[in-house]
Amino acid sequence: MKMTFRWYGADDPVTLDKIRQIPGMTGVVTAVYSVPAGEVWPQEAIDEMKKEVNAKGLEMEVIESVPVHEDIKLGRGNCEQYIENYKENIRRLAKAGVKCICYNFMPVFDWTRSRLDQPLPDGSNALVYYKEDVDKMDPTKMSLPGWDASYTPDEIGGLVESYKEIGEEGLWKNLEHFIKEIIPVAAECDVNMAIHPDDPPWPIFGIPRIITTEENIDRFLALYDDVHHGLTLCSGSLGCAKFNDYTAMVKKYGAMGRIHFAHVRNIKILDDGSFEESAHLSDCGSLDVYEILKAYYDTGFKGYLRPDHGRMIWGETGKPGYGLFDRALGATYMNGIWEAISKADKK
Ligand SMILES: [Mn+2]
Repeated sequence: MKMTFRWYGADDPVTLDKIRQIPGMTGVVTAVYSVPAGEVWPQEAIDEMKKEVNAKGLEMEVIESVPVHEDIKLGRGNCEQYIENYKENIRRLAKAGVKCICYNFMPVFDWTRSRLDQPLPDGSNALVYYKEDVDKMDPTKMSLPGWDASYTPDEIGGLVESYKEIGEEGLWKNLEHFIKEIIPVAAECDVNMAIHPDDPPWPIFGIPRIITTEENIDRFLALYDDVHHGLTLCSGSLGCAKFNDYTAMVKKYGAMGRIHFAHVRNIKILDDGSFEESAHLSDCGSLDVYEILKAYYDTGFKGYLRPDHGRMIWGETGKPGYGLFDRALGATYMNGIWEAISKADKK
């Protein structure tokens, strides 16, 4: 297991100088953020970023994410050109020593929450998803918390309608086409493609979401028989639904060698199926982080792991979910568990 940390580039208040001081940190997970989705990333920008990261004694072996343009997901417009661009990005990243690329196939909204700074009883705050509040939201009339406002309400309305039209099977068809095009390139470059599950793993606003359950992940992996076709297994995304047994998934897909990147954090599932993002510690949420890491250890996991979202604690402000303090605590907690499991195993 290689412990990593997400870094949002030069503008991130959580600097490389801070990240390198977290014990056991091997590298950062980052992206070229200045290029619009679908376009080719300039090789100079990739190389420059790698140089900057390496100069701080950190690796840049994981990219999160290379975004998939909506035209690819909808199978329309400039879909084929965007797929060619995607292949070129894989080649360019491989040239810079990248080993793993995280991406997702979530229509329009990516992750969804009802609030990004819900106060918790201990005075910290965190991202939450309260079903009652999300049910009242209309993304064509208001902007969602965390939504980047790059679309007008009319454009969002149009996209939502297009996804409703193609439905789940249409989305599967477009995903299959994308996978069959890009995985041979990834295999040639020896880059592991790691899809991130939908967050949360159920349909939102009437649009389909498909990387949601064990059954669907089975279907996804069956699209292409190659180890480079794999997963970012995110405990916070899959684990916020009671119908998913995240630890069982680690055992199953880990044994198949298809988990390339692990996102591990805890989540507190509420009675009505809503959830709050909690501290990493097992006692703080619904997931057993010890059992999760034990499953990774037992399957001989050699991939990358990162603490996922953290709460905002100790008065820190910044990008919701991506402050320094709580994620650093999460990394340290998980490194401690890993050390204990490894040493007990060697006795
Ligand atoms: Mn995640």
